[in-house]
Amino acid sequence: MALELAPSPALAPLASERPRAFSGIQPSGIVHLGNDLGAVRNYVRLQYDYDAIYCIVDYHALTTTHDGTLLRERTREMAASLLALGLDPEHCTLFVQSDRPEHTELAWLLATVTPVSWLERTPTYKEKKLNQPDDVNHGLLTYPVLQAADIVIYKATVVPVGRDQAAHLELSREIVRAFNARYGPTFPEPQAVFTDAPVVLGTDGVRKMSKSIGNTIDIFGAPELIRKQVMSMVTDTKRILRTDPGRPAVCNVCQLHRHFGADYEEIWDGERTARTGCVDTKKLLAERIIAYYAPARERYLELISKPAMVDEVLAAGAARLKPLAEATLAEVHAKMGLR
Ligand code: AQP
Repeated sequence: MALELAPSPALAPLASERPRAFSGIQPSGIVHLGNDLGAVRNYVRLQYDYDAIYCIVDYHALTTTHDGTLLRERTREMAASLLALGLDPEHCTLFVQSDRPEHTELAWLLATVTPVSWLERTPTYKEKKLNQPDDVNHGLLTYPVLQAADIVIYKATVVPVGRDQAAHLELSREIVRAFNARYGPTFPEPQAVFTDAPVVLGTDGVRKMSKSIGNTIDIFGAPELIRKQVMSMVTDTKRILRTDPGRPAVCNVCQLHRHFGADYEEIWDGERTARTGCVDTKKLLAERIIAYYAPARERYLELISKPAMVDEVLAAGAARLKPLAEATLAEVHAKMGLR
C-alpha cells in the first residue's frame, strides 16, 4: 500500500477550542521500547482529543551530539519513527525545534526569571555532568529552560512524557509561576501525563531503559537484534535453578509481557509455579515484540526511503506553528517591556 503522508502546505489552523498537548523527543538515534511504552503511545492517543504538537528537539540534542551530519540524519529518522508508530499529520503537528527559532528566544526571556540554583539541582544535569565530564556545556545546565519554552510558547497544558521527565516538568511549572508572578498571568502551568508504563526498565532490569546506558530494546531493530537484546535481559535474580519459583512482580521480562498480550497473568502463573523457565518467557516476549512492531517497522523502512515526504510533513508542521509562536512572543515582549 502506498504511503500517503504529506499534508498540503496550507494546513488548517489549529483548533483553538481543544486543549493543547505538547511533547518533545530527542533525535538521538534509535527509538527504544521505553520511548514507545513510556511516551509515544500517549502521543498517538492524545492526538485525537487535543491540539497535539510534537517536536523533535534538535537544539536539545546539541548538548550531547556534536556531529552535524549525524544529527540531521537522526532528526529525519526520528520523524519517520514517530510517523511509523502512528502520529498522523492530519491529527497532530510534527515539527523540528530548530525550524521554529522563537523557542530559543523565549528560552532567553524565561532564563531571566529562573534562578541558577533551580537548574543546578536538576537530577539530569547532575547525571550528565558525571557522564560527560569533559563537555559540561552551558546548554546542559539551561536545558530545562529551553524545555519550558518549548511547552509554553504554545501554551500547552498537557505534556505526555515518561517519569524521568517529571522533575523537568516540575521545573517548567516553577518557571511559569515565576514569570506569571513577575509579569502577570501569561502561561498556564503544564501537567505531565504518564502512560501505564511510566518507567520502563532496561535489559539490566535495574536502570531506566536508556540509549546512553546501552540497555535498550530497539523496536525497529532487525528481529535478530531484538531477540539478542531480550535474551540478554536480567530476570528475577533470586531464581537460580529452573525449578525455583519466579517472582513476576520483580521480573522485568514478566512486567513487559503486560504490554504484549492479554494472557500475561497466565505467563506469570507459569513463572510462579516454575512450570516455565525464564528462557521460555524471554523467547516468547521477543517474538511478541517482533510481531507487534513488524508493521510499524515496515512503515519506518518505507518512510526512510522517501525523505522528501518526511521533510514535507516537518516543514508543514513548522509553518503551521509560526503564527502561534509569534503571537506568544509578541505578548511576552509587551509584558516585559521590549520594543
Ligand atoms: N525507559 C523509559 N521509560 C519510560 N519513558 C521513557 N522515555 C525515555 N526512556 C524511557 C521517554 O521517552 C520520551 C523521549 O525521551 P528522550 O527525548 O529523553 O529520549 P531518549 O534520548 O530516547 O531517552 P534516553 O534513551 O533515556 O536518552 P539518553 O540516554 O540519551 O538520556 C520522554 O518523554 C521520556 O520520558
